[in-house]
Amino acid sequence: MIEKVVIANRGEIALRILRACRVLGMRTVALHSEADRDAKYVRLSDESVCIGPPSAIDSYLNVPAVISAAEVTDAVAIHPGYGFLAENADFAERVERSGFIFVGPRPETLRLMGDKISAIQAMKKAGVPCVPGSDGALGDNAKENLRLAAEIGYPVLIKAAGGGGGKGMRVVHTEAALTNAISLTRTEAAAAFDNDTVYMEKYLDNPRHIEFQVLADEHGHAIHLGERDCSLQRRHQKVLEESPAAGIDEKLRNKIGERCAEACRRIGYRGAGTFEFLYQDDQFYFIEMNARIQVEHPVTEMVTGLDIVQEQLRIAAGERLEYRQKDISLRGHAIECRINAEDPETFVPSPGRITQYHQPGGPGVRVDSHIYNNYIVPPYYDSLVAKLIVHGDSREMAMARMRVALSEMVIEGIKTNIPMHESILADASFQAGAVNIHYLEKKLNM
Ligand code: MV4
Repeated sequence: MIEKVVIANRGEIALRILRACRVLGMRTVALHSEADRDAKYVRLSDESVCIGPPSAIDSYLNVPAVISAAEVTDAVAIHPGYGFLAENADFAERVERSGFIFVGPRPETLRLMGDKISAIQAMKKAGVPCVPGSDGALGDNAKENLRLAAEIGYPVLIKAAGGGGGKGMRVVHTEAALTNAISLTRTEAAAAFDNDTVYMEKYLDNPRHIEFQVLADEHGHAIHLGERDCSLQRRHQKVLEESPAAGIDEKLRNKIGERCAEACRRIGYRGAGTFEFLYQDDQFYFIEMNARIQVEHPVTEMVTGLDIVQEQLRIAAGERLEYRQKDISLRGHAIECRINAEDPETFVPSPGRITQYHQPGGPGVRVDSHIYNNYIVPPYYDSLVAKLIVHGDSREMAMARMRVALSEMVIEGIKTNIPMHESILADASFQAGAVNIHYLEKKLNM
């Protein structure tokens, strides 16, 4: 049993973690910056510690401040949420060396997944299908790289090993452009990630982004919770996610999901994790693994009935998974809209005071949000103010419930992207299902 958990994050996920801790009877310590003093989860928490000024670098990313807060409050575990320190292997190592439980994978696993080349090699070895590409890092031999690209077939993609989430990539369409593209990507990668290692993959031109959720305990058990379709994105920021992915049959889901679970057993994965795939022409291609709880985890919770954050905490306490794969079934369909404080046309952030807030409700409607009337959205952090999640027996029912819920939701005083979500829900291609990763950006540019 973990008696007390430090929540090393902010916003909706801090509240989400707090709720899971309280349900499990764990006491909580909310860490907050000077800008988040009035946050709802700070009030609801058993204890709180101010860890620094508004700037994330000086607060939520301040490793000594986070560890000191755990020490002075006699906490047992630290939950990092997503973003900030969640996948920082050095942080996880310092947490463990200081005698605390890190609610997440082992530091070695974070290191393995942080390097995209070692992540791909581990998954390939474990039987997870990957994108055709270079076997590891590219060398400096131009002739050899040209031979490799010809073998893979153009277009190819040059990616930085230290990248991920869309940074450090370059598409190459011709032999003539290859050598220069490799050296440009290297230079950019060295500046951005302090690591000039790059690799090559076949470029997939119109894939969907489909990811599998897994849970693994410290006793060698691992299960998958099906997949989420996260193809609707703008500039590598996900906008709307759903589970299950339209058009993926149970046989393929179980095959890929079982490969992911088996990979977890092979590498000794611990906790919740996500295998990111590109899906094109009926094939799945692994690209990266996210070793953390993700923003979009609620859609998986709605279709499986599990509480993934509770599972993270149980696993961190050393418990065995209480579910076997046969206990997991997907019921109905769930959709999540990310509600951001931003201009719906220009996407410029719109911080400030929320003067009116009315939350939607009804059967199958869930709102994960830390906001309230008169809450001031600070300008220092990401603009996510609420996640609106709906569930229904069918995708059609989920879409209908989402349309109604969006129409009920009132957030005044700041601008939000609710109008964009309404236009997505009204879009014929979205309604038909299975749009690719380029769809939303094309639609927005029309
Ligand atoms: C790709 C790809 C096409 N082919 N890899 C972008 C973020 C990073 N996680 C991987 N990304 C991509 N990798 C191959 N071989 C296209 C993308 C990509 C993308 C992937 C997922 C979601 C949105 C995306 C937007 C643009 C490009």
